[in-house]
This record gives sequence, structure tokens and C-alpha cells, in this order.
Amino acid sequence: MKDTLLQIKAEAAESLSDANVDIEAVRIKYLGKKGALTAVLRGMGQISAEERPIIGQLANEIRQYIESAIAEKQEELRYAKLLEKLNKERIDVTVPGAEIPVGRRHPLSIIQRKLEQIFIGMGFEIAEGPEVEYGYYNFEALNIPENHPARDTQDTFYINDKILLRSQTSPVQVRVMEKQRPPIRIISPGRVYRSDAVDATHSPLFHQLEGLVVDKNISFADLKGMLELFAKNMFGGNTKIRFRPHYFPFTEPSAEVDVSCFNCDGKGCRLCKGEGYIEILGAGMVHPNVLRTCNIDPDVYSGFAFGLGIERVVMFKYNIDDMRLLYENDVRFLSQF
Ligand code: 2NM
Repeated sequence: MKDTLLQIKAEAAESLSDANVDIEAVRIKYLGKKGALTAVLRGMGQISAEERPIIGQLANEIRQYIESAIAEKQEELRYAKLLEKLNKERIDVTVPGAEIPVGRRHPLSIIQRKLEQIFIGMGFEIAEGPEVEYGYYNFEALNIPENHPARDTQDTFYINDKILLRSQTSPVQVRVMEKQRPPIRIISPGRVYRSDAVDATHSPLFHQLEGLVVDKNISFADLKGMLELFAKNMFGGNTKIRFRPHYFPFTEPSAEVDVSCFNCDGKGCRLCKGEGYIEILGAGMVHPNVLRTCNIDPDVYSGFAFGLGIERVVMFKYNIDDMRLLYENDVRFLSQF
């Protein structure tokens, strides 16, 4: 009997040492109602009275031994399973992440926003208008005569006799002057269109920002002071401006405005092609005919206006020598700004 019990213990221990053991099967085989240990205890009747307590105790010890061996094995298997799961699902937080390409503003947008912020800071408001415009607002209302070369189909994209793609943003300002009474203080940034062949300095679509101030007692001195402040804000505090007489149909007097080169401080360098200054703006006092057309009395009110090409400012600021780079959308170029 004792040998049978010890053999049961040894067999149970042996089965539990198998890594892939079915624990429930082992429990049933040794501890279950029809199990080996139960069978031994059932046979206790045949054992002598002296031996019975000894065998009984041994049987109990072995039951306890097998129970705790099973519990131990269960814990061991649970732990092994957990380790396997942890290993399989391990995340290496030090692995560099998959790179997500992040976009950024186009240089034209960067400069347009900067220009807008500067003028907003001086009390201007942004005005917008149609890019498909009436010839009236683009030419007639701006005092541009019938025979002016800009009106030629060679230079302007016509939709039909009366409608065209605006060749400047001035029609926006005419629309504002028609509707709004002075004081007027607006800028009009936006796309404009001219029938030009593409090269390093021309594109049939480009961007302008024009400004307009109309009020009582507005003088050329106001224009100069405002443009000087603008130039210092845009190109640095040392910047100087220079006016050269010019002709525009919609302003009188008119001027072209140069800005001293921020790179060489006006001494002359490669950026300004040795000039020390670079032409950035056109400007002047709004022509009385333009004011009259918009029902603003030129004997009561006066105004100044100016215009600049945003591409030109971008190319000067960033030292870009070919305008086509701004439209090709090559990420190797665009990612530099
Ligand atoms: C320029 C140069 C000079 C201009 C004039 C007007 C308006 F509507 F008031 F007549 N708007 N913009 C103007 C004047 C534009 O661009 C080079």
C-alpha cells in the first residue's frame, strides 16, 4: 500500500514536470472521484488497524503534495504564458517614428501675410474683389485711356468685350471708393493676370498688393512717411526709400519707389546688382478723375495709392533669381522657407 502511494506521488510529479502538461487531466487522474489516490483510500478497509493511520496520514500528505504541485505548476504556466505575451507584444519605444511629412506656408503666402500684418498695423483693412472683372473697373474707372497699350489683347486676357481677368488689383479699390465714403484706408492683395510669356521675371499669373488712402488733407508727405515706415518694417530699420518721377494714368503726380538693399545697406552688392537700391513700388496721388468717377469730390478729398508685386518682394527678400521656382511646387525648394 505504501509503495502504491509513493508510486502515485512519483508518477504525479513526473507528469507535472512536463512543460505541456494538461493540469486538469492530472488532477482528475490522481485526485478525482475515480482517481488513483481515491482508489487507495477506498481500499483502506483491508488494511490492518495499526497500519491504517500511518497509511491514512501518508495518503493525506501525498494528496496535499499533489494539490500544491498542481497549484505550483498552474502558477508556473500562467507566468510562462504572460512572459510569452509580453515578449510578443513588446513595443520598442526607442524606435524612431515613421516620419510624417509636414507642410508649410508657400514663400508667397509668407510674404503676403507679412505685408498684410504691417499694413493692418498701420490701420489698413483688407479689401477683396473679383479676379474676373469688368473692363470698366480695370481700365475706364482708372483713367486708363482707350488707346493705352495695357488694354491691348496682347497684354490682357479678355473673356469678352466687357469682361477680362484683372491686370491689377486697383479695380478692388475703385469698387470700395464707389461704395464707401472717406476716410478709406485699404489694401488689396491678390492674383492678377497679364498675357506675358513665362521667364525668370514674368508669369501670366502673379500677385499684387495695392494700397489706398482717401481722406481730407492727404498729401504726398503722408505717402512718403507711410512708405518709409512700411519699408523699415519689411526690410529692416536701416532701410531708406527713394522716389523717382514716373507716369501712371491713375495717379498724379506718380513715382517709382526704390528701397535700399538690406544686404549691403545701399553700398551695392550682388543681391541689388550693384545698385544699392531695388525698385519695389509704384505710387502717387490718386488722379482727380478717378476720385470723381467714384463720386468722391477731389476738391474736398485727396488720396494716395501704391502698388507692389509680391513675387518681386519674395525674390528680393529670399534672394531667388528665377520666379518660376515659385510656381513649380518642388518640395526641395519649398521646404527651405
Ligand atoms: C500702382 C501704382 C500707383 C493705384 C492707384 C489706385 C487707385 F485705385 F486708387 F486709383 N490703386 N492703385 C496704384 C498707383 C497702383 O501700382 C504699381
